[in-house]
Amino acid sequence: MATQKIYIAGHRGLVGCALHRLYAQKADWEIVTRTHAELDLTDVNATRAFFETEKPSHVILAAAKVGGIRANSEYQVEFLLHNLRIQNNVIEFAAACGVQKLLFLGSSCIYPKLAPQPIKEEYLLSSSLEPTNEGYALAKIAGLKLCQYYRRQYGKDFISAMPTNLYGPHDNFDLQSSHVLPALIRKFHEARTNQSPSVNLWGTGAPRREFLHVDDLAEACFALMENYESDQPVNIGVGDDVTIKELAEIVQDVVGFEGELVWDSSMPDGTPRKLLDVSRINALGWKARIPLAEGIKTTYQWFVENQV
Ligand code: GFB
Repeated sequence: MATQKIYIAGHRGLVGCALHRLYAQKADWEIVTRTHAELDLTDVNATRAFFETEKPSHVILAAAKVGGIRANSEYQVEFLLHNLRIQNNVIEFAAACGVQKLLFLGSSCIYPKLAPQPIKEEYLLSSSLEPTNEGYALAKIAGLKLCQYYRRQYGKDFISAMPTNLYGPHDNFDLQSSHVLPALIRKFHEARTNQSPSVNLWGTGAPRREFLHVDDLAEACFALMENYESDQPVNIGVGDDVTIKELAEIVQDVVGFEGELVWDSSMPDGTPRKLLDVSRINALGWKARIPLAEGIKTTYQWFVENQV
């Protein structure tokens, strides 16, 4: 096979790093990357010039402004605007510059707040979104639709995948802007180090979430890039979920914190549940492999070694 050239947009983030690790092990792939300082994907002219010069044959769009429940609800303008700009530029210039295949990554929060569980891909746009991440979800829905329209109108092989909540090395561990899993790792680690009697957690602990390790996600993306051609998005998840309280107990155990958990119910719970139906991706031969407790252990080890 001739060498193909893949542009991994967002290669320094949680998802992009995992994709880079995976593609680096595969023969016949030349990987193209740009740091944020080298290429601002919200800049129309810079993005056009990059595609015209590099001419990648394949693209995975893992560059996005992402954050946990607090950042999403407080900065809806930025989550909507930046994500629309990034994805519009990348998708438009990928199409204009002859990219053969593009994978757009969305999120399980694109589905209605009260969607029937597990959530099938067809439930998209069947009722209202979860208000805490509406801006982000709308941007991701627009990206998915743009890929669909490019396929239907111009015959472009652009596909979309909707991963569930992700975690792993190179995550954002900042307590204000992170997702729950890295926040719990930091909170329990600091509480143990400082011998604090308790840890404050947000919401009631009752919402259920599904957690997928990014190395599993990267394998799923590779499988889709190789074998999937359709205008229908594909869910990527493990097919199982836990309550936030159960998650907290696993992280507490991994970190070895022995104090008390205090729930701050003035903080939002977000959507009560968003378990993805993963029959479509399972039928393509992919299944998540990394058990949650094991993935949390290795992620905690990474956090301790890197102290980000
Ligand atoms: O992961 P998370 O921030 O976002 O929060 P979502 C999940 C649940 O964990 C919520 C609770 O019920 C939080 O209230 N939680 C408990 C905490 N303690 C903490 C804490 O210390 N930090 C955080 N962050 N949460 C996001 C969306 O929703 O999920 C995005 O905002 C995206 O759009 C992402 O879809 C995957 O799962 O609620």
